[in-house]
Amino acid sequence: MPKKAKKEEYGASSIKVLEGLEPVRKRPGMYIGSTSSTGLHHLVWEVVDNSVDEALAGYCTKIKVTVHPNNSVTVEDNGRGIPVAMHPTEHIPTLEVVLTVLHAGGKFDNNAYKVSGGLHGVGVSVVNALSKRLVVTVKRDGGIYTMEFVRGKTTKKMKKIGTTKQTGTTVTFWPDDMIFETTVFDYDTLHDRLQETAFLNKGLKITLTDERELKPRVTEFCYQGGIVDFVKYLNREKQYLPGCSKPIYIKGEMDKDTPVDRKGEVEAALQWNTGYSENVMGFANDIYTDEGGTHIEGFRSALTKVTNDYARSHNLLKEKDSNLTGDDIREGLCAVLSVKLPDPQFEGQTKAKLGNSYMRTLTNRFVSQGLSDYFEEHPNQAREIFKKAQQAARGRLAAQKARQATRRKGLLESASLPGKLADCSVREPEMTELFLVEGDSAGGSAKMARDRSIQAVLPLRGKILNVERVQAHRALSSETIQSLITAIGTSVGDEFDINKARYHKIVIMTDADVDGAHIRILLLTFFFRFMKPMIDAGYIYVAQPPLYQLKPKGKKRGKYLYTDEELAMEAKKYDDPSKYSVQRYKGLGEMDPEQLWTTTMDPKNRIMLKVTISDAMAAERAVQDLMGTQVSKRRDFIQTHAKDVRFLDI
Ligand code: 0RA
Repeated sequence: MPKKAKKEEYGASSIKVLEGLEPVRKRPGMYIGSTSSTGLHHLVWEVVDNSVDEALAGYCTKIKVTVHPNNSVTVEDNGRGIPVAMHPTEHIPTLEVVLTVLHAGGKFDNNAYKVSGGLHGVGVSVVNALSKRLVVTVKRDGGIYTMEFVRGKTTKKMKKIGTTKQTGTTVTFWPDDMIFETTVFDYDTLHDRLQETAFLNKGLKITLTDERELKPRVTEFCYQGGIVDFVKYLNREKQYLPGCSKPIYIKGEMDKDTPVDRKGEVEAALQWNTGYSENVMGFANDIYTDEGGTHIEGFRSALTKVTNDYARSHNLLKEKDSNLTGDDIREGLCAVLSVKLPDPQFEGQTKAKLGNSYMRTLTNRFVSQGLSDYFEEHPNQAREIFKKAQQAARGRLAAQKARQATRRKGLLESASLPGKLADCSVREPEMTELFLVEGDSAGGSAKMARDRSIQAVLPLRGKILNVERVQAHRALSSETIQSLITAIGTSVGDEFDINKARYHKIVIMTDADVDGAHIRILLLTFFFRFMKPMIDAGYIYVAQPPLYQLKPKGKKRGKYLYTDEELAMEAKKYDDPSKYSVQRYKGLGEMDPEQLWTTTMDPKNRIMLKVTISDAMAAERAVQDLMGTQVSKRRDFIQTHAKDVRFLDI
């Protein structure tokens, strides 16, 4: 039950005052990563994270996010409300300090585990700085207060506009189109992230409303099961092991008197499916730790040790048998590990790796305890999990043999490049590009179109194998996949070495139709499963061939257009449709090499999109919806995204 905060506790004075908002508008990338669509969405996360902090501290139960027709966004919560009392040193209301001073958003009660203190914690003032307008309304201390800003500067001073017994904060902001490349919010991105937030905060009700459509789309997320529901959701398309329909749930917490630098809470939910991939998602204070960290290490070592110990003591593993490896045990595992700690340290390239080393021990201890209790109480389930791991071990040995055999034949070595590869002449990977195209005819055009000094072309015959649905050794024995791996040069699995990449740009170039979209997704899935570091390194791209050419009557050359919106915009310039003609390109084969070069391959002209894994949920969802067994869903997805050239984050 939310406690009522005492008035003097709001701690206006403990807010550190640092600097104004000019630096934010000068260098937005420093604060929100980029000014692309990703950066735009950061504005929403920033405000929502502050509301979630109120929930973590026990004061907020509902968050409502609304996207308005003009792409402004409202985030409303029923937390304590931003303090409105006079700030003791700034002599303006604390509300104004929180919104106009950099780093002033920080909250100070050490009891709470803060989201906004972590990775994204730049403060709502940053959102204010990057909005062409912002209106905030606070219900607190019996009153309703409001104030307004333009590009971070106060335009309407705080004013009391009514009385209320409720508390909460409502922020509406209009992202600044002088700053952002796009100000259009993506429904799916908001949906996935807010759903994830709801999963991570048991019982918190989050509503997403999109008013941009004729009939506003309203989605409500509220999960009483928390991360157990999360794991069930991630596994929704999969089959679970016999008798294992309920995820394993583990929770541990250090007691109240633990010193702050040892304090923490660990929650884990685990469920194996009959598939072959591993999906362990770690969070620290609700922030997704894509690069892992100490909590994940503690989790993994606990899982490996407890499973082997149990198998030995129950005679499932015989004396002569060697231990199962961590990979064996995690095959088919879907798990969510969520830890909370007062002062999370984020490290790594993308600041997405938890660094606090005591979290390794803490997680290991709680997970070991929870898991061995579970195995003792559920011997049938324990046996199924063991059997699954043993099967994985057999698969691993088979894969090892297959690799050794192919290596002997020299198949995975760059010494024998695939015959279909039209390689480039330059040998410096930093300068070279590999185009992956479907089929021999598109391959032929691309070979003629390319700059053969730095561009290589590999035609892939037919559909590539759906790697999500087969064990690694089967995937790796497919001829198409082998040619892909040898051409790229890095190998896969334990032997993967990014330094051996023969090109630093791998460009997926498929037709702009449903088949093309399917092949693109299959290739992205392959990279996701076998060469994820290549995605992380930013080596994977998707080419953007034009969809249309609009030719004015009587002219030989027209304008190439890459989206339906661009076509509509261009067509608007002519008041009469008889004054132009439109050609739609269904396949790369319809373009002559010259056109293919200028529109799609010429580094000076082309548009290419870099593949990123911005969102683990989206990746999971795409791979599952597309690659799972439900064909109808797959068709839906491909049809919605086939035309959407901006679809990229797998
Ligand atoms: C500063 C201090 C306190 C809360 C907040 C800011 C706060 C910020 C946001 C942003 C969106 N919703 C929010 N809710 C609260 C602490 C208040 C207290 O101690 O009573």
